[in-house]
Amino acid sequence: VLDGLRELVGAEHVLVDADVRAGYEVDWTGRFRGATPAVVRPASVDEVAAVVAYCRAEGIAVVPQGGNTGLVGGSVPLDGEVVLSLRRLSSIGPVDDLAGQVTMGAGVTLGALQAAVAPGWSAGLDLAARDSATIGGMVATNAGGTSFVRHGGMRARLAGIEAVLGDGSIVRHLGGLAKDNTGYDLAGLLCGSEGTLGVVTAARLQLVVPPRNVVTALCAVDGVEGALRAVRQLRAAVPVDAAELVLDEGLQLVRTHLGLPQPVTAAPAYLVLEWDGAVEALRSVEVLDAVVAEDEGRRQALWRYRDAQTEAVNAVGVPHKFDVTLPPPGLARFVDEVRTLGSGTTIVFGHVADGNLHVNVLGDDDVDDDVLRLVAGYGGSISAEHGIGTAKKRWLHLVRSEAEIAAFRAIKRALDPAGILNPNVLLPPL
Ligand code: FAD
Ligand code: LAC
Ligand code: ZN
Repeated sequence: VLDGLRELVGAEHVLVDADVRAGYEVDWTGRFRGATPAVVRPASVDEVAAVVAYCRAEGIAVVPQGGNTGLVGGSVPLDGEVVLSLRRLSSIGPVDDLAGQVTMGAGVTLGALQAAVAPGWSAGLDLAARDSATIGGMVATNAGGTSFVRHGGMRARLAGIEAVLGDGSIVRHLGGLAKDNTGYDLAGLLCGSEGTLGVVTAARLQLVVPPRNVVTALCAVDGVEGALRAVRQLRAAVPVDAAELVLDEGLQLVRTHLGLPQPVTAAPAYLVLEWDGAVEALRSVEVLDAVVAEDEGRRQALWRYRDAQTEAVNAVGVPHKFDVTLPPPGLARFVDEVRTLGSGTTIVFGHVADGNLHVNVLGDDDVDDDVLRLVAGYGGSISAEHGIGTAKKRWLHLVRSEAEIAAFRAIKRALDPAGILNPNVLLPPL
């Protein structure tokens, strides 16, 4: 089998050395660890199609992998699958300046895309893993991130897709027409499918006009209610590009991890706000204290307190991570309640304007059921942006009906008839 793969992509792109494989076998958090016979690194859509067709014929399961920054154990071979790394599909086409669109390979990192389209355009997507996370992975997970509040997530940015389905066929629809009602929306379907329906090989993205004057503020607030009120007030004044919540434990964790000073008056909670407009917009917002920055360096310094939450949590231990959405009226009460669950330390932060909290529990490996049932009880979602992966498939039934899961299975059978694409992800075992 390895010889067959070598013939398709070249021997140097079938990685079998244990040291080299190691980085592809464990997830970013260190919680999900598996083993693979080989990491296959195709360089073109045709090579991807050939590998998938070959694996289908041989009955070999495949885990597509981009930057391996996913947080639900969906990108690593937990059951001996072959890893299909898309990172070599890393070319970025020219920006279509009239349409504000660009087509790129699935292996392009978000950071590379952001740099390639600036200064005329902005990706309209941002997240802290930007220098590793790939566009293919972000499509596969329908990534959200910090600019969701303004521009929506990956599905909203997706103007076209190229992918290899589970039978090895290539679907390509990259014309990028703004209006195009010609049947099923395959891009929308593949977006968020977590590598279970097709391997994304290219995407065309709709870019956004960059903000004219970016202002970033780190504000102290009295709690989650105060944070929500402040975001609402700012939204009434200006277009808000980001509204991120950090609780005091999280801020102190980042301070310890990075050796940073207390940035603003100590408070129960903090908001990183970013908007397009004048500093004065903050005058209409009730906060306890604020520091404001307009130049790039000082803005980035404020963002560190938010962006470093995930790495600071992982520096303490291996967390159980819950990426959840709550209806906004229940958000503050949920935060109080979730912190009482289990016996571990709970760090909560997130994209508060979207009702999206990242609940991280350290030191309690049995807390999943309690947290996810609490979320469902609030009418929330057990995955806002990271996906179901292997981590949450047991709990999919909490938020999806039997009829919905049956429809998921039918779609899976249609696009991946042999069931070789990420078979252990998303759908619970029958
Ligand atoms: P991987 O981790 O390699 O894969 C993720 C999933 O997609 C897997 O199921 C995999 O099989 C599948 N996949 C990957 N590439 C392909 C492909 N080409 N075709 C088909 N399937 C594929 N996520 C957010 O949504 N918002 C955030 O704000 C955010 N912040 C983060 C911050 C940090 C510090 C870290 C570590 C992660 C963060 N994430 C965030 C999670 C992660 O970055 C995203 O899920 C991202 O979309 C994953 O991209 P990736 O290329 O690393 O994918
Ligand atoms: C973030 C990741 C964890 O928002 O989604 O930092
Ligand atoms: Zn997030």
